[in-house]
Amino acid sequence: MEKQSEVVVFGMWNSPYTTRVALALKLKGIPYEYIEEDLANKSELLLQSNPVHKKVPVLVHNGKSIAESLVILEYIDEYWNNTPKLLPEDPYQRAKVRFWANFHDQKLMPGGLHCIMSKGKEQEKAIEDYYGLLKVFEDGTERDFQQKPPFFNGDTLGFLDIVVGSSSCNYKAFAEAFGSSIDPEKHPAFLSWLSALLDCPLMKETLPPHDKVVARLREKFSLSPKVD
Ligand SMILES: N[C@@H](CCC(=O)N[C@@H](CS)C(=O)NCC(=O)O)C(=O)O
Repeated sequence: MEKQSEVVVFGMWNSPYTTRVALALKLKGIPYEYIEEDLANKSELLLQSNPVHKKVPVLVHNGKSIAESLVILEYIDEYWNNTPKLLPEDPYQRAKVRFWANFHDQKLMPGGLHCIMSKGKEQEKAIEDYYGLLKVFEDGTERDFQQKPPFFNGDTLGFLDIVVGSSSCNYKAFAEAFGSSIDPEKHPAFLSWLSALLDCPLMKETLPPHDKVVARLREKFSLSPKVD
């Protein structure tokens, strides 16, 4: 019988980490209540539920809080351990998925942020480093898993699809706001993975709207709209 639970997610609309939690819960068919946080004025409830990092997302399940998106994804997969499974059954494959999810969050995400936060020579170097990291990610995941398109593991979204897919709208929005995009000749596998993710109905319904993300980037970085 389906376990009865009360699930609440504290998040922020354009936080890819929050999107991951929404994607995992929706994939598993778990209803939840969503609470949008104002990160400039965090609620007492958020501070109490994530006293260490004070960040979104936080999942509160039957009154117990869990922080950090990758930890939350694993919790969701273990607690609602019916299909679809986010992590593979094989422990070695599971370890590999965790490895690349950590690489994504510890290297690619900060590398991407450095590209948009820096300027001049520092930015040129940041962009070069970023594409180097992307190549390592692309080659490494291909070597370890021999991806089965369209998604990472075939037809259903898994753990790494959720991790990468939660940022897929940002690649598209960065390309529009900053006028620079990933070279299709250098990163064909990553780009076709991104495009399959962006086409997926669950992603479409869960990712923040493209125009809103672009507008937010333009506002944050004082960019003027592109004139065609
Ligand atoms: N490693 C964390 C990162 C979460 C994160 O950086 N959240 C941002 C929003 S995208 C946040 O809450 N920032 C608020 C702050 O830094 O005070 C995770 O995977 O959940």
